[in-house]
Amino acid sequence: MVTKKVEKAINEQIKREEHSSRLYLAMASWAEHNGYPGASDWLYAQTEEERIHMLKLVHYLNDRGGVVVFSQMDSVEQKCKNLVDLFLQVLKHEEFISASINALYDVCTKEKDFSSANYLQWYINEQIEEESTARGILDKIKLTGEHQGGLFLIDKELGAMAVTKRAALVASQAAANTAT
Ligand code: OFO
Repeated sequence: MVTKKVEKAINEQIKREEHSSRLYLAMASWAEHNGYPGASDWLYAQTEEERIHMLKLVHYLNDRGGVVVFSQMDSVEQKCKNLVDLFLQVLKHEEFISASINALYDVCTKEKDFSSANYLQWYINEQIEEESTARGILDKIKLTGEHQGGLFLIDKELGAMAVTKRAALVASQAAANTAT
């Protein structure tokens, strides 16, 4: 059983993960529209990954006897100037998610819900990877200095990264589709 405070905090995180999925969907669409098929593919894969993050929490809360509440989603409008700006937004968003996971962990420990805190360790580790990947992509894009040939190569690399990401998602999707 989880306390009401933990239940509320996990539901807030479920909403953030669902929002993340929509946010990356909007970014993927922007990249597709603006001629970056590789970046777009990576972002579409990221959309799926965020949905898995949400699903894992949904199953976890149900398993612990909590009640999952799906709140109304804010509308998502994608505005960005270029590829640097796009991945800067990805990094900023991941930093925001890391902070929110840390805050959720804090609620769990204050409520002495060590099982939930332990479960959240997966998300804490995941955020290290999420931030590092976004930072790495951003650094590479910045290095090109908006040089068209460089951007073309980076876009190609992002396409290859999307293939790897999708392969990894198959396993986590199977795990997320079943209760913990
Ligand atoms: Fe991008 O890690 Fe979930 O939100």
